Order: sequence, then C-alpha cells, then structure tokens
Amino acid sequence: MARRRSWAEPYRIKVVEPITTTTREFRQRAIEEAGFNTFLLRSEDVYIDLLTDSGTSAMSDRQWAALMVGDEAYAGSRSYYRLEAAVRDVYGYEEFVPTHQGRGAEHILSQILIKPGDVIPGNMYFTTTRFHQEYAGGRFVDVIIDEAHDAQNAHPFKGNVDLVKLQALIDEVGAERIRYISVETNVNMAGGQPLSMANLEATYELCHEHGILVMLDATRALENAWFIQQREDGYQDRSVRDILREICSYSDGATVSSKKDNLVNIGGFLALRDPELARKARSLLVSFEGLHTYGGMSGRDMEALAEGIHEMVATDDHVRARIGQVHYLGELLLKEGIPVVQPIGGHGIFLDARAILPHLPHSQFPAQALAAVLYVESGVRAMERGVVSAGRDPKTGDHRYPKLELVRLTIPRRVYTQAHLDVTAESVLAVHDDRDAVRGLEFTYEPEELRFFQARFKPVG
Ligand code: P70
Repeated sequence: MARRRSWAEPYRIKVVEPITTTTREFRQRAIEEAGFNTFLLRSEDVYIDLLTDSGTSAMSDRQWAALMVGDEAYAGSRSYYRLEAAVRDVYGYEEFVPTHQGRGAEHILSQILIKPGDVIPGNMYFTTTRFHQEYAGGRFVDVIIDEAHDAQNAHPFKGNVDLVKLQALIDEVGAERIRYISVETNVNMAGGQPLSMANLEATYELCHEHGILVMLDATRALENAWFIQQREDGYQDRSVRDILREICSYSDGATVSSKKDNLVNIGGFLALRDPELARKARSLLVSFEGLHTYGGMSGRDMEALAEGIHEMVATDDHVRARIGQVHYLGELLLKEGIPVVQPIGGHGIFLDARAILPHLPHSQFPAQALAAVLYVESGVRAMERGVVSAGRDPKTGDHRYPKLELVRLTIPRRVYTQAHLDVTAESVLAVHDDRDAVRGLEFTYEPEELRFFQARFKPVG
C-alpha cells in the first residue's frame, strides 16, 4: 500500500452525541463534591472525557448492526462460535475463554497458575493485574528496563523486559517458584510504551529454557504492533495484522480487555494454547463469570466484539489514525514545552506531574491535584497514574511511591475530533501557566483495595 505523508480518520461520522459545557464555578463545586477524584465526577458534568480509552470507543455501523444478530442462547450461542473464530484467526490462540472484561480473565488466569508464595515477574505493574496476582497469593516483581521509569528517556521500546533482571530473579527465587511471566504489550503505566519483537522473542526463549510460561496482557497489542512496524527493522512492509499474529506466537496465552483495541464497550477474554489449562479455566469460569460460551457477555456483546476484532486489523489505516490522533495532541504540548512522557505512547498523553508541580511533595499526590485543576479549568477529565494508583505495600503498609507520577489524557478511539484535542491542549497550557497556585491533597477516605477508584481527598492545610 502506498505510504501517505499525512492521514485523516478512515471513517465519517453518522451519529453524534451532545456534550455539555459548564461554568468554572459549577466545576469547582462538582470536583469538591467528587472528593477531588475524577473517577467520582458525573459524566454529564464533563466536557471532553479523557479519563480512559477503555470501553469508550465509538462502534462502527457494522458493529451496531451485529448487535441485532447476537444469539442470546444461554448455551452454545452462535455469537460465541463467531467470536472464538475471530480470536483464532486474528490472535492465533486455539483455546478461547470469554470473560466479562479484562480483570475477569486476570482473575481466572491468576487462580489457575499461581500458588501462595509464587513470584510473577512483569514489565511494570498494572493495577488490576497485580491485584489478582497478590489475591492468589503471589508476589509481583517488576522486570521492565530502567528507561521505562524515566519520563524523558527516548528509548523506542520502553516496554522491553530487562533480561538481566529476569535472569537474576530466576537465580534468586528458582524457576519452580515462577510459573509464568506477565508481559504487557504497549505498557499502560509506562505511558503506552511498546516492547520490541526481538525483546519478546528473547524473553520467550529464556523463559522456555526454564519451563516458565509467557502470558501476554494483549489488551493493547494492536497498538504495540503499530510501533513495531514503525520502529523495528524488518517490519516496515508487514501489516499490523501480521505483526500482531507474530507477537502472540511468542506466548503461551493472553488476557485481553476488549474495551481497548477491540473497539467494544464491554468484554474480554483469556486465550491459551494448552487444552489442559483451558479446561481448568473453564471449570472456574462457571463460578465467577458465566457459562463457557458467554463468560459474562451477552450474545450481542460477543457479536459486536467479533466484528471489532476483524475491523481493527482490516487495514492499517485504523490504527494509523488512532495513534496519529494521540501524537497530534502530544506534539501540540511538546511544542509548548509541557513535560510529557516521551516518546509519545499509543493511547494517551501522560503529563509529568512532578515536573509541572515541583513545589508539591510526593506525599501530597501531585498527579491527583493536577487532574482536579484541569477539570476545573476546562471540563477536561483526565486520570491520576501515580502514587494514589500505586497503593500501599501489602507488607509494610506504606505508600508505594512510583518514579512516574503522571496525569493521563487518554484518547478514546473514533470519538473526538482534532478540535477537541486543540481545546484540550489549550486547557493544559492554561493550567501550566497557573501551576504555582495548585495545592496538594490529603485523603479523607482511603479504600483498602484499588484505592484510586473511590478515594476522596481535600486540599492540604
Ligand atoms: C484503563 C483501563 C484496563 C486494563 C489495562 C491493562 C493493560 C488490564 C486491564 C483491565 C481501565 C482501568 C482499570 C484499572 C484502573 C484504571 C483504569 N485499563 N490490562 O483505563 O481490564 O478494565 O477490562 O477489567 O489497561 O487503562 P478491564
């Protein structure tokens, strides 16, 4: 296919949904009522919603049409078989286990593979993934390369596994305590950063020498495939479809939250190669998710998901435009000298809150405070990805202070226009101009688990 210098969205708009503008006074009250936590805002009080790219994509006309032909049978739904075939075709895994969303798949995987005392290495933690690993009695150990923890480091594959750290961990605890490594594609908490095919292949080889399985978090594997095509030698002329298949070939299975790459509002799955592991997963599935031919999704959900999986790889134009939009916003901010995670990642722009608010101690939650003032400024909703998200160490009870203290402006797929991104950039600049006035926060309510979702705060002092 001929390479274009510029791109535009490979679709036109057929349905629109109104959004509301509000006053600053209104938003100030709304954020106070929400305990300075953007998760607790009402969506109708938000102007441009960049909380997440999860479940917020716009479905295509074909996906909406697919809803109508979903088969709602409790057992043996036609839509289930169509979805199983889509996963086999596009990802290449033989065994398919549907779940209500990604964390459902993480729960089942953790329960079938982890014994108390086990260690699970991974290329940076993800909140729900680590929760399920710890809940099953395991301990997560970060083996991502050091560059990933440095917001300004320009390494093209900041999601890479550090093989020296992995080998040291195997030597320290013994391979028998490590049933699998959890390898995330386009690492979310690092800023949507890819790993290279060469690194994944080397990880797979090292693990297999030691009898350790490689389980992907393939939630954003399509976006990772795009970066491999753009940045890794030998992949320039390969389609993202083909590259995605190759990524999966270096793994024994995957968990997927279909709310991202797969272009649906709800759904997910666990995919495996080993039929015996799949049998164990299906046996647990009936207690936690649903029968093995729906796993928490309705027939219409599965039908739209099957369509989404085919659509995301039908041409490279979809992912080119999707990541192109993210990069458009990133370039606007970089041009104005706003500190953001670099290189710009696949699903959002990550503001470096500690660099923007150096006057706030880490213990006063700079990213949480920055997300709150951004909402008050313009009605743009972002998400904290820093110490609040990292939670407390289960052993010591202390906050886990991550090196990256970020505010994520996450771009839903096929939802906003370039003008929305211009407004977002203007809002970030306005907050940046007034950054000295931003005050720190302290907890008024701190939930025991995954605290960032429901925590409440007040300004310090
Ligand atoms: C986000 C969402 C979900 C997610 C993910 C990766 C790499 C698994 C999942 C879980 C939603 C979210 C979740 C926890 C905290 C904040 C936001 N990420 N792996 O916004 O999938 O949500 O379907 O259970 O990114 O990044 P699911």
